[in-house]
Amino acid sequence: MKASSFRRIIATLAVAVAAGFAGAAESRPNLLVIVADDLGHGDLGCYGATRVKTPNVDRLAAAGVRFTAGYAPSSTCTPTRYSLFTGEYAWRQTARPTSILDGDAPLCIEPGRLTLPQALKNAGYFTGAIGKWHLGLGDGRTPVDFNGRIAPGPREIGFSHSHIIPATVDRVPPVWIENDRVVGLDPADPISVSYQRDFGVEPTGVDRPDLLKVGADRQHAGTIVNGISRIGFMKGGRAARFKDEELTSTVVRQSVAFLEAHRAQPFFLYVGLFEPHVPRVAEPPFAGTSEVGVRGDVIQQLDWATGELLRTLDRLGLAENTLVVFTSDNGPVLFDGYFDRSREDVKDHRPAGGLRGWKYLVYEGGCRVPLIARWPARIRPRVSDQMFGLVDLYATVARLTGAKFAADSAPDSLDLSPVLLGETTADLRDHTVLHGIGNTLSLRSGAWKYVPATQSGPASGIGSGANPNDTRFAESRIPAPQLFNLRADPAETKNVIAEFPERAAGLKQRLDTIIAGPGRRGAP
Ligand code: NG6
Ligand code: CA
Repeated sequence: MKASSFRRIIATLAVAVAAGFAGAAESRPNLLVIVADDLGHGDLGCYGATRVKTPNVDRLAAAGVRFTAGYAPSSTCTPTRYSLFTGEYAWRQTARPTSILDGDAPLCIEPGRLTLPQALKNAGYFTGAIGKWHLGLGDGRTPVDFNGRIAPGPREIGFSHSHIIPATVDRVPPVWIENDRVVGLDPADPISVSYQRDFGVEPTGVDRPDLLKVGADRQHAGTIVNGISRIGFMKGGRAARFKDEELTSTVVRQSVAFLEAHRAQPFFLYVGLFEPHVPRVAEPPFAGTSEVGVRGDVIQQLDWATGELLRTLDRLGLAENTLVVFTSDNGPVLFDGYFDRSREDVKDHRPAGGLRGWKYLVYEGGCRVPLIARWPARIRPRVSDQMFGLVDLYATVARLTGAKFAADSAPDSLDLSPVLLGETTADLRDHTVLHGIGNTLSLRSGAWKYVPATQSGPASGIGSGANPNDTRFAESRIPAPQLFNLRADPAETKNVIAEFPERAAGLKQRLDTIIAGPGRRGAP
C-alpha cells in the first residue's frame, strides 16, 4: 500500500472516531418543533410563494433540509398532533376520540404513555409545550374544571412545562393555561363552558352581529369574545380571556423565556403557532402587509415569530446543536367559518401549491405540508424528495438523542434519521396512510395514491356543530375508488383506476393490511 493511501485511511478513521465520540457525548441535539396551523404546501417563499413573504422560514430552509414530500398523517389538527407525539396513526386508537376536539374534550393521549416528550424527558431533556394544544384536557369522567386544577394534560404525557390554549382560537374558552391553571383567572368570576347550550348571559354572534369585528357562519356564532364569535358558549373568566391581537407575541415571549431558562440542559420545545388558522387577526405591525389579505398578513406574522425563535437560538449560542423542525398540522383552507375575505383576496397565490384539495381531505393538498429541518452540526443543506411523515419524528428523534422507547409505543413511526441526515437517497418510508374527516383513509405508496370510496360522508370528525352539508366538505364524499400516479400527475387530476385495476387492488390490500395490523416500525 502506498504511504499516501495509508495516510488517507488513517485520516478517515480518525474522523470516524471523532464523529463517534461526538455522537456519544455532546452531539445530543436540542429539539425545537414549530408546528403552524393550516399552513399549505405553497404558502412559503421557499415552496414557491411570491405574494406572501417569509424570509425567516426561507432562511431556515436554506440552511437545512427542505422536504417536498413531507406528510401530516391527517388533514386536521388533533389526529396529526396525536401522531406527532405518539408515533401512532390516530385512527388506530379507538378508546379516546381523536377527531377535531372541542375546548372541553378529554385528553386523547393516555396519561403515562411513553410519548415523544416523555421519552425525551426520561433521557434528561427539559420538555415544554407552548401555543396550540388541541389534544384535550381532563379525564373525561368529570367535566374539565377551568377554575381549578386542569389535569391530566400536557404534564401527564411528558411536558414538564406548558403554556397553551386548550383547543383552537375559534373555540371557547379563549384563555391561556399555564401548566394546570388558567392564567389570570379571577376566582370571583368563574368560567363555565358548554358546547350544547348558551348560558344566555353573554352576547353571541347570532343575537349581536353588530358587535363583531368579522362576520361568521352559524357554527362560529357562539359566545362573542374580543369582538369575535366562537364555536361554543361560555360565561365568566373575563380577566383571563386572551386578545387575538396578542396571541403570537405571547407565544414568542413564552418561548424565548423557555429557551433562556433551559439553555444549559438539553431541551425539547414544541411551539404550536396559530397562523393561518381562523379567526385570522393580525397583530398591528402585520395588518395589511401582504398582497393577499389577512391570511397573507398572518403568514407573514408567523414568519416573524419563527424568526424571533431562530434569533433567540443564535443569541444564546444554541443554533449549531439544535434540531429545528418547522411544519404544519394539515393543509390550507381559505374559508373556514369567518367572512374575512381570504377567498376573495387570494389572487394567484396558491396555498396548496397546486396540489388537489384542502384541509379536511385525504388528497395531497390536505396532507402534504411544508417540512423543514435544520441542524447545522449534522444536516447538510439540501432539498429532498424523500417521503417523511410527521409520525416519523418520534423514532427519528429517539435515534438521534438516544432516548429509549419501546417499539410498540410508537407503532407507525419509522427511524428516518438516515434520510434526515442525508446518509441515503433511498425512500426509507415508501408508503404513508393519510386520514381525512369522516374517517376516510388513503394510501400513498411510491408514486401511486389510492383513495377508497367513502360510505358515510363527513358525519364524524368535523367537531360539534359543524354542518356536514357544508360545501367545504363536499370533496370528502368519494363515490368511487380512485387511483392516481403522483409522478405523472401530482395534482391528482386523472383517476387511472380503470387502466390499472390490479395496481389499485394491490394498494387496497396493502391499506387493509396496514389498517388491520397492529402497526409496526417498518413496512407491514
Ligand atoms: C372545524 C371548524 C373549523 C376549525 C376546525 C379545526 C366548523 C364548521 N369548522 O370543525 O373552524 O376550527 O374545526 O381546525 O365548526 S384544526 O386545524 O384545528 O383541525
Ligand atoms: Ca390545523
